[in-house]
Amino acid sequence: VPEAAVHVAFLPSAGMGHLNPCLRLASVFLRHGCKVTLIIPKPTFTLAESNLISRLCSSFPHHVTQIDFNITPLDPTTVNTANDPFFLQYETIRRSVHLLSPILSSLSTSLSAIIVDVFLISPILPIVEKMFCPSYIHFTSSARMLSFLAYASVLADSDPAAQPHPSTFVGDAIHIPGITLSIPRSSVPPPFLLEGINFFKRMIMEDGRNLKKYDGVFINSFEELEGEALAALNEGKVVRGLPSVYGIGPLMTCEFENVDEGEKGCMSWIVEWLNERGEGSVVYVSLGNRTETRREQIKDMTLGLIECGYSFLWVVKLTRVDREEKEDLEDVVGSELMSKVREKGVVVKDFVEQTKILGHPAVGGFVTHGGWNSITESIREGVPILTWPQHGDQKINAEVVRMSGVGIWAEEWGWGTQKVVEGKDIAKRIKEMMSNESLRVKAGEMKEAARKACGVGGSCEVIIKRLTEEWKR
Ligand code: BUP
Repeated sequence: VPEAAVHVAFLPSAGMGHLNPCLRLASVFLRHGCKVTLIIPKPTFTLAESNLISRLCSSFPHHVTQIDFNITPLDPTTVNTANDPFFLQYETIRRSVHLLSPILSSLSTSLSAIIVDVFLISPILPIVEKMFCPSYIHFTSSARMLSFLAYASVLADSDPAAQPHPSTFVGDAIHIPGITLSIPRSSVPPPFLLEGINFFKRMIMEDGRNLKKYDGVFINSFEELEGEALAALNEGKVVRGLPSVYGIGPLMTCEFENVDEGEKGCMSWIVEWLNERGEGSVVYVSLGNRTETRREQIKDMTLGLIECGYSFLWVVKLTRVDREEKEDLEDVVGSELMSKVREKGVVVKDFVEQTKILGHPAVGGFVTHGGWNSITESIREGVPILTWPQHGDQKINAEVVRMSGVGIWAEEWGWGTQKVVEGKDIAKRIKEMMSNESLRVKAGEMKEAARKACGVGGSCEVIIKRLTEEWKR
C-alpha cells in the first residue's frame, strides 16, 4: 500500500451524535486518498460507539490507525454536569486532554492536519497550538447553532458583569448580525440560562472566543439548506475574525456503517416489515440516542401513534445509556395498549441502522428530537420531518427545518423534557406531516440539492480537494 501524502488525525468526543459524523468525515478524507489516525477516548461510552469504530478500522486496515486516549474517570459528585452521563463523559474527556500531549507531539511532524470535536475547542487549544500542522474544529450541529455559539460570547464580552448570568444579556431574543430570524429566548439551550456555572455555559463562553484561534471549522451543512448562516459566518457578519467555515455536508452514510449479516439483530425483520408496507406509508419515530423518553410521556406517545392512523416504527429509549436498558415497553404501557400497538406498528429498543430506515421507500415521515445528524440524514433521503426538541441545540435546529420547508416543528410542545404532550396532539401533528404535499415536494427538492452537494464535483469535494492540496504544500 503506497504511503498517502496527506495524513489527517481526528479526535472525536462521546456519543453517536459526535462519533457518527466524525467517522463519516474521516471517510471523506479516506475517499480522497488520505491516511487517517483516530484518537479515541477510552473507555468508549456506548456499545454503539465501540462497534462503529471497529467497523471503520477493519474496513480500512491499511489507511486507518487507531490510537487509544485513556481518559481518567472523574468522581461524578465533583462535577456539575446536570446529572447527564453524556455531559459527565464530555467533562471527563475535557479534563484528560493533558494526557494527549505526548501522543500529539509524537504525531505532530507526520500530520497534515488535526480535526478536533467541538467539545474540545478550549481544553485542547494549548496543545494543538504547539503542533506543526493546521488544526480544525468539527462542529456537529447546524450553522445556525454555530452562529449562536460564536455570537453569544461576543454578547457576553460586551457586558462582563453579566457573564455568570447570561439571562440578563439574552433578553427576549438574540439578534445575530447577518441572520434574519433571531433566536428567541425560549430556543436558547436551557443550561445556558441557568444560574451558576455549568458545563454548557462555560463551553459557550470560552469556546466561542477560542474558535478564532483555529484554522477552520468543518460543518455538516450546505448552501441550499443554510446558505444565509454559512455566508454570514464566512463573511465576518456574525463575528469578525472567525476562520473559514467549511460546509462539507450533508455527510454521506458510508459502507463501513453496514452491520454484518450475523449481527443484524432487529434490522433484518425491520427491513422485512418495511418491505411489506406501501410507499411513504410509515412514520419513523426516534427521539435520539441521548434522550430517554420519560415514563409520563410514553403512554401518550403510544396513544398518539395508535390514533394517527399510519403504520409506525418507533425506536424507544427507556434509559439514557444503552448498556442499562432492561425494561420492555410492555412493562411501561401495559399489555392492553401493547396489543393495539402491534396491530399498526413495531417498537424496538435496540440501536437501529437509522439511515437504512430513512432510505427505505416505505418511510414517509420522521418524528425526531432534532439532533443535527438525524435532520441531515432525513434531508438526504427526502423524508419530511416533524421535530420535537428535547434539549440542547434542538430548537435551534428545528427552526432550520421549519425555515427550509422540509418539515414542521411542534413548537407548542416546548422542550420534550418539560411537559407531557397528549396523544391526540401527537396524532394531529403526525397527520399534518404525513399528509402535507408541499413538505413532500420541498423535501424531494432538498434531497436533490443534498445529493449534488456531496456528489462528484459538489461543494464537499471542492472543499476537500482544495484543503488537501493546500496541506501538501
Ligand atoms: Br437512537 C439511534 N440508530 O437507533 P443526532 C441513532 N442513530 O443510527 P443525538 C442510529 O445516531 P445530540 C439509532 O442516525 C445519528 O447519526 C443517528 O445523532 C444515529 O442525535 C446519531 O441525531 C444521532 O445528532 O445527539 O445522538 O441525540 O443530542 O448530541 O445531537
